[in-house]
Amino acid sequence: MNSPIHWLSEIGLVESAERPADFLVVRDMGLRSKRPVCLVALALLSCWTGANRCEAADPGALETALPVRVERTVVAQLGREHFAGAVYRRGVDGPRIAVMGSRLLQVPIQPSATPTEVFPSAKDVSYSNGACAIDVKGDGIDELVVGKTIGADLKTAEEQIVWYEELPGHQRWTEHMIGELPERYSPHDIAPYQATVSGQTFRGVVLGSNRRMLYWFRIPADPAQPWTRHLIGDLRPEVAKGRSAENSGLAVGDLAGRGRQDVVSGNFWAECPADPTKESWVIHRYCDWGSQNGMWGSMNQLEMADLDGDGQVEIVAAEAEYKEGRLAVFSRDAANPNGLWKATLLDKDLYCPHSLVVVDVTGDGRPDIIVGEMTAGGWHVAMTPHPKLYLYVNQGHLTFRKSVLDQDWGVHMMQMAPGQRDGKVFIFAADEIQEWYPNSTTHLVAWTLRAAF
Ligand SMILES: [Ca+2]
Ligand SMILES: [Ca+2]
Ligand SMILES: [Ca+2]
Repeated sequence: MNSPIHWLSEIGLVESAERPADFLVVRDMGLRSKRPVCLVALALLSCWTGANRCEAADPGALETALPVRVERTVVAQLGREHFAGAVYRRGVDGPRIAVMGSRLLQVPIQPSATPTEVFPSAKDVSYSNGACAIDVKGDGIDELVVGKTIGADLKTAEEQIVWYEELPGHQRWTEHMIGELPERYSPHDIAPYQATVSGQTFRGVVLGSNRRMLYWFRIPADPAQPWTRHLIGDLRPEVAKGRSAENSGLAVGDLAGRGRQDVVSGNFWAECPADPTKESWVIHRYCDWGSQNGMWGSMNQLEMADLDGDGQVEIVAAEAEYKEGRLAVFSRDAANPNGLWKATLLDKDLYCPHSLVVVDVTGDGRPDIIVGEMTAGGWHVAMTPHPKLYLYVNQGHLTFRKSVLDQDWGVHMMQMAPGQRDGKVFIFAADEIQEWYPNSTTHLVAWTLRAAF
């Protein structure tokens, strides 16, 4: 019953001309060159001869050789339903991926896995794009934090933040309330957060509400009680200027070099005070993409890393909702630390790059960048027939070599599983399907990457 052909027939892939019918593919080096080798050589020569930035040569020039081994697994086909987020968690019975839409599902990590509904669905209830795993009680089992919208009308719907607990022997998870959000429109992004004040560590989550407000919620002594909400920042004054209306994307890290967890969202970064349980944060704009591209210009995917090894953390941003999306690294300017950051353009003309992961894939100690395109992005942007998954290998000095890891499997909000061993990188995502796109099916796909030594 569960043979690949039977399964592929069930989901209709064997009839698809758009996607390969292989559900598990291992790729090796030397595939999928898209541009002439001479163009690559010219780009690299231009970088080497003093431009020192690939933006001065040809952003996005493709390498012919793939520096990693790639194994693709189609974990599950979830149907016509919209599933925008997927989260890796350590479950009671081992690693699992939870997916959120109008239902809350979980799947084991294997080809053609069968999803299990872990909480009863209800009419006019949906789960947010934003979600994260966090071990609330420190018992080695990850709980799921997610936004929950109750009501069909976004103007009047109730926005809750909840966490779900999996208990041994129970398929149905236990729901706990974190709190309600005063704004409408479910959070696009939620991430674990912690702060240490006078030796005491506070844990919780950070989130963007209505793409205009940033909060963090602190876990109380009894995590089953409502969590304490702290305001990080109000981005509405910038919205009122007609710029950066829909700030999305979220990453946490030490941007100010004070040993605290700062937050970046949209085109802004929030500088953490000494005591974020009491003191105000300072909001800075690092990027002007919003002013150039209207409301969609502030819907980014974001990561942080010290890409050039100088001890200062950079912001990596991808324009998530454009079919001419840019990928850039932003470096804080020591001469103007609270002004716009210096942009190094790595690529352009990406189709809705709504997935961004920064990790050292090649094993040389330098963080590399993985970017994934959507199938049907930009809300009403035309679909792309061949979305791609790109790898940008860090060459030092903020220069990168670009390769195509895979194609034809669009991704949205790609995540990386933590704690993998032996240099293995495990990334996964559900595509985002909207009802107005015909003949589309949401799928959950994973890739295992290993350095090709
Ligand atoms: Ca736990
Ligand atoms: Ca750096
Ligand atoms: Ca690397």
